[in-house]
Amino acid sequence: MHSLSDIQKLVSRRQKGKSLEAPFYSSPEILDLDIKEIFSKHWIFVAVEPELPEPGDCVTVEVDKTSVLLLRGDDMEIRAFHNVCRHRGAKLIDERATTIGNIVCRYHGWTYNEDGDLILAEHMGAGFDKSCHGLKTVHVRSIAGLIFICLAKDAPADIEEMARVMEPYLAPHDIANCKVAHTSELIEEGNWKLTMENNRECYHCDGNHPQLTVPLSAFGFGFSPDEMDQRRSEEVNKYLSAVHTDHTRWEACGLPSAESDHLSNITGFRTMRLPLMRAGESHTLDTKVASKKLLGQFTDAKLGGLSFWTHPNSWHHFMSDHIVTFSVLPLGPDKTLVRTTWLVHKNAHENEDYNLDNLTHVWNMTNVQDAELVRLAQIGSQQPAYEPGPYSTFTEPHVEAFCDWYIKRLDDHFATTQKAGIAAE
Ligand code: 3BY
Ligand code: FES
Ligand code: FE
Repeated sequence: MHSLSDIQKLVSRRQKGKSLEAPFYSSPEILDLDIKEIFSKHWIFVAVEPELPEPGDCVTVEVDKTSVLLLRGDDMEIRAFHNVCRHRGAKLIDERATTIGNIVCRYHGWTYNEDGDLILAEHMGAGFDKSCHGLKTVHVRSIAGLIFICLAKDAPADIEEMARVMEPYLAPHDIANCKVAHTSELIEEGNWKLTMENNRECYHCDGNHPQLTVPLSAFGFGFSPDEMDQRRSEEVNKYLSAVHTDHTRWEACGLPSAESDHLSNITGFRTMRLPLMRAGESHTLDTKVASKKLLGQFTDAKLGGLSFWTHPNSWHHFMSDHIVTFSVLPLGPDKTLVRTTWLVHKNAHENEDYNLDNLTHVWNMTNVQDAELVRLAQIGSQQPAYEPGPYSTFTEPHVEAFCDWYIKRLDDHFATTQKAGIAAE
């Protein structure tokens, strides 16, 4: 049992540059605080617009005990509501995805329009004011087709900075004209922070991801070539000059490619376009495009991979022919859902333009390999011998950036509650 003052002590004594203490990965009370302070107060990535392409299309998202309903209106805008009827609280939409006219509660038929206004409630009498019983709204923001929600009353305003920086990177890939080719839901046996930490480095890639065609050095940009042996340092220099050449070429075609790092923002994020190995076209086994129909207005298949990483819960890879997005949601202290969505051009036909196995193979395999690493990290972190270990400043700077961001959020929370004179207990 961890009281709030126990957690506060753990937060304040966290050593920079090292993994977190064991309770951060296992304590139910810390998970409760993560849900309250991280997942309920920050912008979290939950879906992509092609999951709800037409007016009336609806997608539900479960964030711990909160169910949220996303709905595309006739004006093509996406709205988000708490998925709870204002009569006696029945859950309104139970499926992950469906298409509706109005939102009708099946319990007693209360009916809401696309703006969440209650428009029909029988037998409630003349004095009943429907206008006081509309659905509760949730903040929603689509950034070039990636849907973020925020459950807080006041959502962090710096989502606009993320939108301003990211839209030019993402827009050329034209998510609006994509369709969902495949979705996978993988439950990892580890704390959500271990899932995120694992994603923020490629130190483990060489030994664990034989299928992944992202060059190893791509994820350790903080390295110093001096640290590497001669062979490695030659490879690294060659790679850096290839990155430079590709960036110049891509930027000349209107594709922003340079690294942009905003990881210490409240809505923290980072992006970069990276060359891929061999044919350099896509995240496939043969490194060539998986789909013949290129996205947007692209005519060149060799556009590398644009990656976009967000705090606290997502990462995304954009290629010339397809997009893969990942959303991470905690299910328990040692259980985490990773939802992966593959997008292709909406006019790409399965078996003609792309083969689903080929499209999904690399990330299906990589996800399973990562899940296994997360499982081992979870088990090890609960052993008596575990103590926070050092991150490599060369290959794990973004793991540190994630933990630093996380600890800062909890630290700010404790500082605010203390200032307000609210006792920690
Ligand atoms: O998914 C990722 O983005 C990280 C970096 C490359 C491989 N890895 C699992
Ligand atoms: Fe929804 Fe009664 S609970 S109509
Ligand atoms: Fe991995």
